[in-house]
Amino acid sequence: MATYAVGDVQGCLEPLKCLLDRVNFDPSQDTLWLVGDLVNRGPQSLATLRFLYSMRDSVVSVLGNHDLHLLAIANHTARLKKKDTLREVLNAPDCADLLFWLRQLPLMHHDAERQISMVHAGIPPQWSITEALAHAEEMHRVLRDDSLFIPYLDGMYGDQPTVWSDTLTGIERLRVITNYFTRMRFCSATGVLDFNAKEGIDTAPSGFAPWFSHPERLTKNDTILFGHWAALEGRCPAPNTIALDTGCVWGGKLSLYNIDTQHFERCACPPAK
Ligand SMILES: [Mn+2]
Repeated sequence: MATYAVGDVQGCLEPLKCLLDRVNFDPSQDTLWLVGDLVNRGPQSLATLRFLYSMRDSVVSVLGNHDLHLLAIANHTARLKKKDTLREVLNAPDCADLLFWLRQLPLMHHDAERQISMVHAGIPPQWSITEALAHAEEMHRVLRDDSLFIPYLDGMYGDQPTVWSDTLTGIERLRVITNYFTRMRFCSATGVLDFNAKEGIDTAPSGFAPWFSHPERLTKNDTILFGHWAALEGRCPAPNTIALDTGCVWGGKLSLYNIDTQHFERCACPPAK
């Protein structure tokens, strides 16, 4: 009855299996949380999706930017980019089933009993857990609604608006929610996003800091699991804030975290051929 959380898999199925073997993961008893970015850049996006889909009743995952990118390409609102490794998913006979499952995933998971939240990139400093959950639910409704899903994907890309306002409506509102949950690294104390800096926490542009470093952050007493930021190398200086992206797809390792014992395991990606 263990619960584990795994960082950005990005199609790195072998290290995922290595981690699950190491902890004797049993899908009939154990639960696997994933911080999103299940696919892309890595070698086995299709096999990873099939593997997770096959044990979907034991999987709790949130969506990452690469997962949304795959949904956008599959629905013809975006094109494959040079570095994307998603073509095999798009050509697969079971693509529709896999992507229908992906589309049902939320942008935030909250375990009320354990008081632990999981998102792909982060929660902006001006949102409480309750507010973040409400905005994640707005997005979840859009993703599952056939009449709203394609227009959303069509307008999803972009860096504007750079900050949240309760008065935002339509695609601008959805875009900033998406960007907070799936793309954010650095922001200002009031939640203005910066999309230029992607390296370690010491590379913050003037006036910006990692989303988790703002002293007035409303979630500073909450436990949050997140991925997306490989340059942190699994080190996050904020208490109760667990960085799980250890850059597997970039030659680093995939991390697994036992949520109850707080024990980590790591498996490396096989060297690129
Ligand atoms: Mn990401």
